[in-house]
Amino acid sequence: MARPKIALIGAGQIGGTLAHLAALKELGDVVLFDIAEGTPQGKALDLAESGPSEGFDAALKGTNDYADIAGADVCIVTAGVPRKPGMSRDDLLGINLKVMKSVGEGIRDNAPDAFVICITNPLDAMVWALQKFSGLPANKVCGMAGVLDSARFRHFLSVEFNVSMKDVTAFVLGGHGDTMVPSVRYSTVAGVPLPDLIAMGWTTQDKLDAIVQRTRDGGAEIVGLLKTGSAFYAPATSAIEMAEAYLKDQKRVLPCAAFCDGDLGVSDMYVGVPTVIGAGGVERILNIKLNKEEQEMFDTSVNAVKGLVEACKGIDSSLA
Ligand code: A3D
Repeated sequence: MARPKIALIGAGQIGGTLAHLAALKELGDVVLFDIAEGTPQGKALDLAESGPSEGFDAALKGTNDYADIAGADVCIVTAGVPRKPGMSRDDLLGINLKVMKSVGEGIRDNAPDAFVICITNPLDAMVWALQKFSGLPANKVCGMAGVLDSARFRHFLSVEFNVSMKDVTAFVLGGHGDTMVPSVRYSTVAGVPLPDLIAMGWTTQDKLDAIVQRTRDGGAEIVGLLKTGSAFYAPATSAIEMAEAYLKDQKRVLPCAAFCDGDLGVSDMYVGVPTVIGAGGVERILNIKLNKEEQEMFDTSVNAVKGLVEACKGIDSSLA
């Protein structure tokens, strides 16, 4: 059987890390696409030369021609610009919307059967626009944010409780922005919900509140430290987890920016929700029940995304 083909649109910090991980995990052959001449070719060759030591056989190709992504099974999109210190994700909207148009058309014309994972920010609005520009079915286009935000939450919780990260489950709902909603009630250590752990004296409400806020600010914390760009190792790992769930039909339950058609009360928008990812793409959305406080936070987050979607429609009339 032929190996799956993984197209990475954008060969920057995240794109290069995605290529490395996809090759190490032997998920398939990798095509790195970018508009910058030489960058995808150089990264692909450098990574291919790590194959003999690592012992992988994946083929890696760098290109500036969309024709090379033809027939891709998975496309992961990081094309665009990342933020610098002092910028919010929303500041990227105008420039990255234009990028989504060319990327959407490139995927539509060359890889219409692919499962598409968008990472470009502002995530929820960009994945919405990418689906419109590409015309691919909504269940085959989704955004990576929830896996990363949840991983950050899980990491901070595991440090607080001094337990393995493997035993901490958590998920973060809503838009991938300052209003995201880390779900305390549905997050657990080996099945024990966080509120019970407060009652057990494992942490305090104040410490938990600080962890929730640090999760919300997780991207900005790294931008502030790096100064020249944004996080790339954990974002790439998170998207690879989603790609693997699709390629291996794992039916993983992962939070991602999925198209909501009445799900959790949201219509005609992409927003972070718990989903099942398998060979059918986003196969299901878990319509979990929120309490009053969670619903209010979720609604605030959804409204923030709605504002960005409206701004996209204002910039590009074909989206209206
Ligand atoms: P960077 O290293 O700058 O790579 C972006 C690449 O996109 C560069 O190589 C560009 O040449 C390329 N590019 C620009 N325009 C086009 C185009 N029209 N077609 C093809 N390629 C193009 O950025 P990065 O890899 O660090 O980040 C990529 C994106 O991911 C940014 O928008 C970040 O804000 C976003 N990001 C999202 C998350 C989420 O959790 C959602 C996390 C971290 C970064």
